[in-house]
Amino acid sequence: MMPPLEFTAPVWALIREVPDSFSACLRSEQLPLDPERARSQVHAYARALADCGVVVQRLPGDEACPDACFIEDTAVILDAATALMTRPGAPSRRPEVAPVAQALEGLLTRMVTIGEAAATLDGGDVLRVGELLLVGLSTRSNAAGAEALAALARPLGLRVKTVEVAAGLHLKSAVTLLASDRLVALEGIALPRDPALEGKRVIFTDEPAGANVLALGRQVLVSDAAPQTLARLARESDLEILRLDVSELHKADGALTCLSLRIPAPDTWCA
Ligand code: CIR
Repeated sequence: MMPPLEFTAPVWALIREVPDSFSACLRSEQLPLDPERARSQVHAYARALADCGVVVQRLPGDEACPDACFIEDTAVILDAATALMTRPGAPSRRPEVAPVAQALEGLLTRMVTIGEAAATLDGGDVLRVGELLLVGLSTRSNAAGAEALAALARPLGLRVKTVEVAAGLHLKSAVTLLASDRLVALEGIALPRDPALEGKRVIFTDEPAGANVLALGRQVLVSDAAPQTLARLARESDLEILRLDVSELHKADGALTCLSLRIPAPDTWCA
């Protein structure tokens, strides 16, 4: 058997600039949105990634794509060479995919698109834990989308398991990886039984903004809008917890992971 791959910070991260049309983003509550504030928060996020040693590539925004800064939804990166370009569940978001695919061409060698017209998949519904890809069946991602991912993932030694997303936008709105042996999850979420999850510690939070953290190896980005989660993680963990204000992105149902697409070093994996 192959030894498990090392979990580490990504080498590359792609982010996408916020257009003025951000004020027309899809969102569950019709709160007014400030593109300028969102832009400066995305820039601070990019600086935080760079400070953690990640090489950040910024893609231009597009006024025709208000939600494009939530770039995670456009692809699932499986390893240092391979990505599945998604078919986002929201039709208005599908034009976001091609420019991201074009940018990834310079960094990856194998990019597959979803052929099945009935399949939908948002990257925010895919949580990797070791060799397991947990795929949320949500209002955005369906079983055919999960199957498209499984077909590409299987030969790479990765397994797909689906889980119903009962509340919130995406699976990763409610559960993310804190470290290779730990998860952060919103109180009440039911995680499936799976060997890859056995022995993992799950830290529950009742702060919705606290359940989406971005693990970058020893450092972890946590939203400023989750003060209790921040305090607890800083107190209890051996990791470096970095707080970031993404409040304008939260108003559009976004969080920390969705603001980047991350590429691991060869023979490693990342969040
Ligand atoms: C949307 O509704 O599609 C965007 N306003 C937010 C997407 C957030 N994406 C993510 O959490 N992966």
